[in-house]
Amino acid sequence: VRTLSRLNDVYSKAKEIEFDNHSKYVFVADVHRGDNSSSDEFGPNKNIYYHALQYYYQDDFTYVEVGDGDELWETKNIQYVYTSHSAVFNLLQKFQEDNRLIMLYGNHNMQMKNPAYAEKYMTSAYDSFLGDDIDILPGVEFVEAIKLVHRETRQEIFVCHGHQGDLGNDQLWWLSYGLVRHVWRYLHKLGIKYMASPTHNKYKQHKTEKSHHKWLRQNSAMLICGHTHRPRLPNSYDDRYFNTGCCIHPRGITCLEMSYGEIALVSWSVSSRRDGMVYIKRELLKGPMTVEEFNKSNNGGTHGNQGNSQTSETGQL
Ligand SMILES: [Mn+2]
Repeated sequence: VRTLSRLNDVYSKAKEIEFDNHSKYVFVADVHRGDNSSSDEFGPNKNIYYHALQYYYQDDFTYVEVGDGDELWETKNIQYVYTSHSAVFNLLQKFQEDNRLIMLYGNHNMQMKNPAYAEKYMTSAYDSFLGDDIDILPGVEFVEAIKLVHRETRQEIFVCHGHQGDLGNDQLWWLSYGLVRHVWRYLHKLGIKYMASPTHNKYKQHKTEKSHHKWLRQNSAMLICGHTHRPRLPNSYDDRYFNTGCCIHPRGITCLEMSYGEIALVSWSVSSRRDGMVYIKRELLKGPMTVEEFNKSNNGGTHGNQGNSQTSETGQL
């Protein structure tokens, strides 16, 4: 119940952005850029991620980071994150200069909610390699959510990280933050996995996704989230719950591409050719599906003649 009212509140305040059938968006979440120590789970995937980012930059996509981009629970100072992954930030800055960067905060970078904090830590940093202060993302603005609205049909896509209303990750985020910061971080460095995180906890995933499905039954928008680290493209047009997955899976990264009115789930991973040449491969995991087919406000009606939008728990990737 709390989750639903939180989601409705976030939805009503979400920043509106128009899109059309020529738009290209890539939705990426849970990058968890860290300090390149052994607890930085993004470290092993940084080259894959960088390559994917370059592809989207060259292919005119708008990059939407759906929360938890920087791991600020385990790494207090963004300075260390910047130093560890400066090439990534330089590329994000190019998206920013082209007006193709949309940054959402999640529970692991909730600090960015405060514009003064984002201004202080995200706009410039000391580059120890160059020995000088340099710009990171000048003028960057972090929002909690966005609402993509189709220019002609007014179809809506609600995008948020997905931790909203999850007590320990939302209202009490500072408590979890403290535990991670002062206790968990050290266990993590020893190689212990965090079982309470939605990534590894089956029950918790279920709960979060259940709330999202409940929200969808009361709203006609499509919903794109991250947070659970479970990539998801619906099995049918009656279901409007999408999840980007994450960038810290040992097998690679996953994301959602929306281009020319279609949406698909893709992965990027390391592969090799017959001659032993190693390369980074983009693979279509599921889809594409037509965005307009998800438009329930057009043909759905209020009496549920689209079927009662069964929340299928099966077939998730
Ligand atoms: Mn999260």
